[in-house]
Amino acid sequence: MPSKKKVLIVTRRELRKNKLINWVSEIYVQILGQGGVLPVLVPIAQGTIANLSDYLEDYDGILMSEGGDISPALYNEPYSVSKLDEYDPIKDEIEITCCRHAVEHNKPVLGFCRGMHMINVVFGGSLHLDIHEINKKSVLHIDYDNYDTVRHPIAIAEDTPLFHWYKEKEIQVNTYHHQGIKNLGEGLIPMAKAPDGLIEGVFHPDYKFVVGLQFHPERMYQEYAGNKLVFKSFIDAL
Ligand SMILES: [Mn+2]
Repeated sequence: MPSKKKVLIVTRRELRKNKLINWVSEIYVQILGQGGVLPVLVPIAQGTIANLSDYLEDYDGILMSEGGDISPALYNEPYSVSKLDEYDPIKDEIEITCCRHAVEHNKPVLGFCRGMHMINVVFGGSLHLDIHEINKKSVLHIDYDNYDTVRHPIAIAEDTPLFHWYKEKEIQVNTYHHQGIKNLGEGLIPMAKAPDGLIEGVFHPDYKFVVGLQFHPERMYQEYAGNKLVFKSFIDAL
């Protein structure tokens, strides 16, 4: 039997009972596992950096998801800590190394939220440190009181993978972010925009599969048939 495809997922790190722990949302592991793919969790630790070349020796794609902010130093924005959420320089280093490697080797890359921001940074783009601060009239992109139920519309451009999956010019998406794409990375094509103009999805036409979404299809799985197709297309591209 051929061995299973392997997808890297860099974990997230936080303090629990005075100890640093590494974790990842189970739903990604679940979706990949059900799709016949082996998720390979890459832990955030100094020791991982020394072993990164081993992780990068044998894998088929990378999935990047939630997490704190990406350090502005990686996209040459002036440092402004008051506008930043939690951030983790070791996670940044591990994830950007893995993402760059995947892009250089034309392996499928799927990013949600912070993961889309990472794709944009890898292609030389930049981020707004805080979208609500730079645009007071912006759509509400995070609502802690209605965390999982808040939605805003996005307009989907035709001739994009997103339109191919959802077959609609407008859908309602969840939204959990205070940052967003400022300058678009080289070669990336916007696939969707919120009513305030913020980019909510990108892809790169020159690669086998490079897709970033600002929203989380897996957290609204039952709402559109297209949600499952995002993952299916990624898995098919591995
Ligand atoms: Mn949003």
